Amino acid sequence: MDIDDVVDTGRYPLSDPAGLHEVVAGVRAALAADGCCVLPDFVRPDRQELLRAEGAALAPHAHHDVETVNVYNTAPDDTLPADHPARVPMQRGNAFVARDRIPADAVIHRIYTAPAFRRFVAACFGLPAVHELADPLSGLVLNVVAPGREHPWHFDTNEYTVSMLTQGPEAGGVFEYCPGIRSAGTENLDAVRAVLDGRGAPRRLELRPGDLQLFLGRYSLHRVSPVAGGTARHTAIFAYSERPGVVGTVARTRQLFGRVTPAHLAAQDRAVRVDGLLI
Ligand SMILES: O=C(O)CCC(=O)C(=O)O
Ligand SMILES: [Fe+2]
Repeated sequence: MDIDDVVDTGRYPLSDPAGLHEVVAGVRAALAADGCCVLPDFVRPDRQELLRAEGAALAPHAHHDVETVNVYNTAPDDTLPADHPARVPMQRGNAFVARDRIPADAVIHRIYTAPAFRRFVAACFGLPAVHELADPLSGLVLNVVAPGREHPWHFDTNEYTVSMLTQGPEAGGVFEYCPGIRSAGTENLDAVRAVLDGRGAPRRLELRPGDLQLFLGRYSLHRVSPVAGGTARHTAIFAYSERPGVVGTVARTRQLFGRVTPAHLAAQDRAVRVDGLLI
């Protein structure tokens, strides 16, 4: 199965730089204006049921562990003022299926590893190149939000995020976001707190399976609202980095996936040696 069998390359000509130019320009304009861009039917309509079914078959492998978090994913801190956004506890109820459980020939894995897709992502975000994560678990994941659960308000660690709904919920499970609510220089705590308290005015995305979403998640507060009805919401998250060799920390990996791999332990050893603290 070639990338052309999966992606609608008539509409999104990944391997034709001249033809793709206009798409990239549109994405950049949307990101600049809104911090977000959705490319409808990025996966060919006749492959969208396969996309959904593959995700549904993988979902039972998700690591479930409802975690109490705050919007910044920081440790609880009683010394912060009572109205600080970090004082609002939330339940992170989403669960991830790790990359090593996703078959290499699955639609989302084909897209993730396709060099033409990587070049497209880099162009959209104005980067010279992006690389697959060296992390065997977190480079590509399926994000599962089961009925009754939610993926609460947060910022991403990465400046940019690429994702794709593979299965929509019956109700709820809406992607909501507040573009540019903070910047590298300003946390804008009052505005963040207002959103957490339900006093904000987030934008809402109507996503359909097979749509590609490009998003500036480090400065945009966002969440997946509680899923209702009987069907889980599934999203593929394609993670790339600007430098090669990126591996998650042992602590965070254990939290997200319930396990680590030898690659995580080796990366931790290397980090210690670079610091020079234990030798
Ligand atoms: O599943 C989604 O649509 C959003 C996921 C998300 O925000 C994240 O994984 O950081
Ligand atoms: Fe996010």
